[in-house]
Amino acid sequence: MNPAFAQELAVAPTDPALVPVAEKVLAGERLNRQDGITLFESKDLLAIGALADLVNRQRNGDRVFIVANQHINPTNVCILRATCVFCSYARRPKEEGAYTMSLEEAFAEAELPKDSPVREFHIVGGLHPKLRLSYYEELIRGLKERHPGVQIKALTAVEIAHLARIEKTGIDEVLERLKAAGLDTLPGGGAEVFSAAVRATIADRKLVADEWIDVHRRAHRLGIRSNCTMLYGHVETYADRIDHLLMLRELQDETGGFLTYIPLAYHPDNNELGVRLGRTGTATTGFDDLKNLAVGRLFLDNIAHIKTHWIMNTPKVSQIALHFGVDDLEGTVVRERVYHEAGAETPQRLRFAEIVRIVKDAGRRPVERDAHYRELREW
Ligand code: V47
Ligand code: SF4
Repeated sequence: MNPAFAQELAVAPTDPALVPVAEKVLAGERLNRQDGITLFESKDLLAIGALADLVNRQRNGDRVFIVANQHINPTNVCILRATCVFCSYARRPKEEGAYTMSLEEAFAEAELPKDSPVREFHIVGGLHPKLRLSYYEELIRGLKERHPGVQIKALTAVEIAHLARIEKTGIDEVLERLKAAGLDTLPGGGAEVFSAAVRATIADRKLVADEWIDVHRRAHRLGIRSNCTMLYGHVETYADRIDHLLMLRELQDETGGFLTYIPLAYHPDNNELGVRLGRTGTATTGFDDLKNLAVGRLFLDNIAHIKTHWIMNTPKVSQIALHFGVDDLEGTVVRERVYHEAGAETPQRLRFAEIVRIVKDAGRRPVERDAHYRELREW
């Protein structure tokens, strides 16, 4: 073992399988597929976390990026309602609970009381069969007019491809029109797990891996940066997880357009998959949540930030994650629908002051960012 090892790493591995992986990390070498699988197989979470923390602190020091944001979900009507079996949020057009916001309703939602000025709107929703591209252009334009200085992160790759299909136009055209309306960045949803077999089970008929990658590649080429995600904790294997991360890493080598990676913990309530798996009421474990964040930091050596989504991971696990390779904390959110429909028991929102306290209490320094990760102020 590297003699500097024990000094550099707060927790030396107790799992012998981890030692060669740890040596590679300390030598600054890129991890391969087998290394990634070894990390997921190992139960030596503290050593994995210490490695990820080391890598994170080399990049970011003690800084943790935070944002005052608001989620807006304009519609839960979705044409994939029957085939995304992990989703509790979507409805058929006439189903009970289906809603579609008029533009005025969406603008009113953006006026919900907040404890600090919102810097970023995060807008995602269902694939509505009738909502046209012009609705989203007007939504983005209207929000920017009403909230000058606020940035817009909107529409997953799946929604972009859907709009291209109903407008009978290309992906580039949709992205260009949204950018002209004021779109700043794309969120990372819709990636789920890229494995064709997993997709056939949990999200049949959704954009396939290459199509998801293609939308993000095109966005990056047009100067629109984006986030990336992986939905874990359902039927995927460790190899599926690493193959997914490999695809993200390859695109990032090519374009450099990803801002942050967010592992998304599957919530099993009120959806068909949860019933099939017999998992209702049993979400992912804190152990697996921390492992996914730490492995993300170690494997995605070319993505600047790793984000914990406290809505799914809970504020408490998210705070601990700040010592497991994470430098990016989901924001104030204000009102959350997607995961609360699926059984998330976390609050709907966190006040900005609470986010600052969570970071400071973990011994890290909060840095308020905008949607492009430009630093606005620090404590
Ligand atoms: O793609 C749906 C996930 C995603 C469930 O870019 C579920 O900053 C768990 O895009 N259990 C959409 N997950 C959310 C999204 C997002 C979220 C946070 C941050 C960012 C970002 C993007 O929500 C979907 C899907 O993977 N999802 N249902 C569920 N039952
Ligand atoms: Fe629709 Fe997205 Fe839910 Fe799939 S995950 S049913 S695309 S809202």
